[in-house]
Amino acid sequence: MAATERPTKARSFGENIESDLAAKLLRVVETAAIASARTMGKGERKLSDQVATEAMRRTMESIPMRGTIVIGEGERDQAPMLYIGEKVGAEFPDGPDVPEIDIAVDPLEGTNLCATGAAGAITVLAASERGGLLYAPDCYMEKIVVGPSCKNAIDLDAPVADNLENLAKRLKRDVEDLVVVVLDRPRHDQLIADIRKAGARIRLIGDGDLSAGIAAAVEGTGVHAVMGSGGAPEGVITAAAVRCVNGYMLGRLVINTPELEERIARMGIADKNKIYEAEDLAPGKQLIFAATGVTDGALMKGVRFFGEGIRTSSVIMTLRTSKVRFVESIHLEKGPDVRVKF
Ligand code: VTB
Repeated sequence: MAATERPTKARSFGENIESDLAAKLLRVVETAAIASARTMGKGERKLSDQVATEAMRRTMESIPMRGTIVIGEGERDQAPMLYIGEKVGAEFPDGPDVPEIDIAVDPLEGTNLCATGAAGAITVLAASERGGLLYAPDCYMEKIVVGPSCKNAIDLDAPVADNLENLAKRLKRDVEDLVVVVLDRPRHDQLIADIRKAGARIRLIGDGDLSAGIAAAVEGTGVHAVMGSGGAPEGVITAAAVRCVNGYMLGRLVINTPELEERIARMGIADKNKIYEAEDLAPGKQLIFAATGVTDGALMKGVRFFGEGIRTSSVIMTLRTSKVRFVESIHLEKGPDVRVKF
């Protein structure tokens, strides 16, 4: 295309934009992870979240894109940055070829995990063409996340024992060999009792059903399913990853107050009992999912500081271009004595 014919308006994702932008968005989660990892164990969850959010926002400002935050740190009046509706990206008022995208962020998933130095804290985002990520209300969502070989083997309304039996069959093992991750919350007492009764093994986690969900969707992590209710917005981000790795997920909003009923009605969600699959939560034709470990987790190591540099472990996935990349980055401070170890 001749230079004069280039479009002057922002365009949605083109063929190569997904992979172009993925590398840039990787930097967003990396910088946020480094910032929050510096606060690991300080016991200050708000601070850990704040520095991750600031780093994410700052790094986004250097990326040529017209981004809109569709899932973020809250509504405009509650969150100073990365609030829902905020425009992010470098300013290119008339610039051509700037992709217009929706972005869902969780600058620090597992703030308590980071504050206490426990495993499983990540920085994470998902991006899509406009409209490719459900604008989920900030409420709970019942979720089950499993891997590719367990597609359609689960039902949110089936007895827990039946779901586990089906999963075991698909995974060609006994129910006793399954590991199910559940958030350690009183609301899950019955679920935990049911899983125990069925004979499966349980890993209770203090926080972070998003990173657990990704682990469940990827084979070989030792996690076979995530069950229980957690945040709905995080469910959308989980769904983006699940689609990229061909996993399977079911979710249903927990709408149990008149105020929430009103809110979803205003958002245009007609059926409060709708069961969402990953394709409903993250329907984008093009999706990017990026996450960096803050503390050690099943898929990624936490951030390591070593004098001259910093080492981060990330995963970056793209749907249309069908890539899952595990990225080890060494961020070196420039100095004459810098050494890189394998
Ligand atoms: C947390 C967090 C999860 O949901 O549990 C939150 O650890 C909501 O649950 O990873 P609580 O209100 O019981 O804390 C998540 O953020 C995401 O689903």
